[in-house]
Amino acid sequence: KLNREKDTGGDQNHYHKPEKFKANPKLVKPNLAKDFYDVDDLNAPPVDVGEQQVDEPIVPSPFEDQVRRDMAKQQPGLGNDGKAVHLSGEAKIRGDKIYKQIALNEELSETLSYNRTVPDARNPLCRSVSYDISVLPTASIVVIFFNEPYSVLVRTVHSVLNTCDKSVLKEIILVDDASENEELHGKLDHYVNTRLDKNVVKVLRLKNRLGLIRARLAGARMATGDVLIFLDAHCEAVTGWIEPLLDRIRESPSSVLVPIIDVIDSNDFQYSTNGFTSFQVGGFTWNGHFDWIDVSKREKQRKEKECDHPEEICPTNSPTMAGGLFAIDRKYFWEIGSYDEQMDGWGGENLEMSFRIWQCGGTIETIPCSRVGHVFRDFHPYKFPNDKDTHGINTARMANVWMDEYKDLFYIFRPDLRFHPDVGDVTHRMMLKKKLKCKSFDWFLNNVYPEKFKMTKGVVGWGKFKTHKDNLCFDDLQQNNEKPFNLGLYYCSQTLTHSQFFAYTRQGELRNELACATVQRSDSPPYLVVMVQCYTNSKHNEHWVYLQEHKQFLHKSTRLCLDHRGLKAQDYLQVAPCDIYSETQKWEFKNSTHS
Ligand code: LR7
Ligand code: MN
Repeated sequence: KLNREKDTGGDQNHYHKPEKFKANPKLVKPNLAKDFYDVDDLNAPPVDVGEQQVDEPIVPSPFEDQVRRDMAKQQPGLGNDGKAVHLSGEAKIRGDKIYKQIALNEELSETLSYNRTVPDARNPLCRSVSYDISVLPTASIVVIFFNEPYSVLVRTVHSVLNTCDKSVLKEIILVDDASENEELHGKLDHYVNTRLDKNVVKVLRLKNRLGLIRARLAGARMATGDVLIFLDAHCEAVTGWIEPLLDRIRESPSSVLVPIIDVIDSNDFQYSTNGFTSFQVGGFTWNGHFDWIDVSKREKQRKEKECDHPEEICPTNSPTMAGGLFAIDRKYFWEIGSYDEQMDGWGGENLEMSFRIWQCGGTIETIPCSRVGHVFRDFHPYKFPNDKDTHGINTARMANVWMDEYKDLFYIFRPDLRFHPDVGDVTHRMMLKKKLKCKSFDWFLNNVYPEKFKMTKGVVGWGKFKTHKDNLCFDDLQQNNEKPFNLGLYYCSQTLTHSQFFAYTRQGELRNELACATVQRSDSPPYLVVMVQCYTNSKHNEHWVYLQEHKQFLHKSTRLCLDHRGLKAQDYLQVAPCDIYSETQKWEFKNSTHS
């Protein structure tokens, strides 16, 4: 075992060197937290550090060589400005190999500077907003990790140090969720102890893997800053990202904030932004997943009315959050019920927190002047104990507590979870809900996310839409519902399934959760039925009339009727000239008893 005190000479100031930096006006302003670490040892952009003491030699450590070698591997400037980098030759082969294993090009990451810069992707309007640093609350940044690539984690830490003013950065807490990856132990300790300021960068080691939710709780318990900021272990922040978060919490402590999350490519590490003018906020799907949605007109109008800044850079209400990157007042985090500690592994905690915050009196807001990049991976490089679907199980816990009668809708999509033994008891969370006098899920939908289509409420009918004579039903044929797709037919399932779940609305839409039926333009038959994004004020093209007497669906703008003549399972549905005698134009669905 290493004796850390001995390793660092037992002198914490040795690595802090505050005097040295004070003497240098360049570093006093902007007073970035990178003053906390020893820039001489890094391939940071050259900084004039003034008069220098000669470093005492570092007591031999088995990790010193590795740490030094890392520095040599890192080519200064490579990847700067968030530019894509490509490997070649042997390195490329190694990169491709590791990429297949962990969905991230670790080989490449090791060649990129820990201190690389990323583009200032902010809306230019953000640059004219100034913050009085002296009144901002302080932040504890909590970064949990399990088997993350070492260099990616270290780069996340450097990015925070390089972008945050010392006076607001209380600490960075790295929570190791019992990683098996060796580098993340002795070497990381050695790096933190010898190259960073241990008073700022702290490592909390969990004895056993607790999963994302409990690891975050452990970090939050240790934190002492006014505000908790959670980041995934593979993030790089844009300059000026932290001030608008802290400032908004100062002004509104019950607002839970998310930055705009930019994409860092998991293969070439390109930092890409979607321009600065438009960004998306968080929604959800009835099967219990987070999704990205456009900011509604309603919300834009609200901002114009209520916010002092130009609308584009105003805090923007977001029905949900992705979960990994957010800022919350530390006291409020505990008051409002932190997390459901009984959630295992990964997933579901983000919708739980989102619904809870809104229903219990807080808000979730995207702060457009705060931008942080995140490495999106194609798959998870880790497994969960017993290969459990912890996302599903956690989401069922969430639904049982927060979704009231709408949980039935969730269970239509996830019948496997309705009586799943691992979902467990939620009495404690129900008590919390009562104690905090939280509002209903119906309130949440009506007030926070009125754009969300409630499949079973206020509709003419919902469920399976069946042919009159054959056992064929509307079916999305498992096509991607986010893009236009052809409405298909398939054998009706016994119970209602996701792909056969449709509704006929009072506005005359024939739709599923995400898309509305219309007729594909064509000069001659077949006229296919295509599912497209719904317009809120149902345009003519998405308007269908159900002619009760003959059970026909008439498409208003083409005056054609839904017809399955000659079609079989897996075919795409069509419309044809209406004919009241046609058996293939008769459709049945359950009229809604609700509403
Ligand atoms: O058992 C684990 N223990 C951990 O400490 C599993 C994971 N982790 C760590 C992991 O090392 C990482 O730092 O937890 C963090 C998040 O895990 P990821 O990066 O594998 O998750 P993700 O980015 O794919 O998933 C998103 O949804 C999750 C639901 O539980 C979490 O809320 C993630 O934080 C969240 N990520 C984001 O919101 C970033 C934006 C992505 C989007 C959309
Ligand atoms: Mn992540």
